[in-house]
Amino acid sequence: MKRREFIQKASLTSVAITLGTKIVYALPKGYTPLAFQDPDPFKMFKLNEEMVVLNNKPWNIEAQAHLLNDAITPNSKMFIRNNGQIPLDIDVNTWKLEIDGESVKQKKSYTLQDLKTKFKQHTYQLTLECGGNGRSEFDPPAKGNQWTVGAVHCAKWTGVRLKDILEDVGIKSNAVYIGYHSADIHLSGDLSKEPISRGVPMSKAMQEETLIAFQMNGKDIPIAHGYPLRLVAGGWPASVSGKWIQRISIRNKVHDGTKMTGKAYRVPCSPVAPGEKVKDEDMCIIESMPVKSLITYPKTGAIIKKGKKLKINGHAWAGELEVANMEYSIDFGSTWKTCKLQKPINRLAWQHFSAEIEFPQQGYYEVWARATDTNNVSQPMLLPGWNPKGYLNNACHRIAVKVE
Ligand SMILES: Nc1nc2c(c(=O)[nH]1)N[C@H]1C(S)=C(S)[C@@H](COP(=O)(O)O)O[C@H]1N2
Ligand SMILES: [Mo]
Repeated sequence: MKRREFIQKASLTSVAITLGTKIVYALPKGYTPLAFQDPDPFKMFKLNEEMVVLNNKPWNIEAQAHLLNDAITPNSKMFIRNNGQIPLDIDVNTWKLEIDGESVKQKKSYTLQDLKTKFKQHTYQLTLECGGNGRSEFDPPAKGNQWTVGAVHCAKWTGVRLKDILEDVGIKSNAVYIGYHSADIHLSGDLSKEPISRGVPMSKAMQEETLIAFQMNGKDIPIAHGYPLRLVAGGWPASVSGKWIQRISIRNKVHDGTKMTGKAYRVPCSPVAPGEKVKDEDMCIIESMPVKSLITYPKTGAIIKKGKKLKINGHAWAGELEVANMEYSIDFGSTWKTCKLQKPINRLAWQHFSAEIEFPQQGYYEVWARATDTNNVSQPMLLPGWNPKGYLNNACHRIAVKVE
């Protein structure tokens, strides 16, 4: 359904329910009674008009491959993934980050001002990809947002190192994990429930690039992406990068917050057949994301003139690792040629690739892109290991081109 039609239909239904009658007149096109207006996500989040809304309760919005062409993803083209309702009443003057947990020497809390003045600030470009990016290709299908390829971004984050904060607070030697707690609201409205509360092992928490960020792309973090404070841990499923964070617990065991347990953000510890039932205890937590790439230019469906070279470009990333090699194929993976590949601007940032492609004759082609990481692991050409929740699809991206 088109966006406009959806908004109108939803509004008319709610009018009908409220009035307890069927609507016998049609509202003029584009008009909706004020009280029933659904906020326009494109205006509200300042989105590029080609972004795709997957869900409105909560808001889940993805990019398309060609929208991600920028080296640094701007706000307007960043996917939004929410598990609950975005917090509304944010007071930056009273906002605090509290550090607690079994393995903290002594609880401590910081105002935003404290964080900005007490610690050295760092800026990194960090790749955040939703663990469920690519879920739409799972067969049998996996429940959840049907992300295609656009649940990834690489923005520039500024903040202080989580490590510096944790050292300032003092942690006990039995610390195992950190878990975040945020201000967003559970969809049920029940304030005693958290929509999500995930975390990372101490080794990831103590990495130089793991930030408590207050800026994105040189400005305050946009509300949808975690204003005023966000944990950013690049290269891992983006679900560990808590938005709107108010508290970090230093745990003496693996964090057991909402969406850390059961099947959430976990894959079978050993491979299973498509559709197979897996017990919770046989599911393992996803850590580093796998090697992956995206052709961001041209847009799929491009037509080029016979005899002309086609310039393609895109990005590649490999979780905790670097991308070592980038290739393309125009014959469905039978032969591969090397792309130009740049070094990342910093660790955990995506890398840019490009190539000039010559086609042997006119006709229909698919351009496939394949990245290989520093462990010599490449992207598979088809959906890798089916898993119940539809995570970690890093199959090669492809675009269609016609040579005329
Ligand atoms: N507090 C909070 N943090 C959160 C989430 C959330 O719903 N609430 N979603 C997580 C998930 S699953 C993803 S993929 C990323 C999405 O980040 P983005 O919306 O900035 O793109 O945020 C993560 N952090
Ligand atoms: Mo996610």
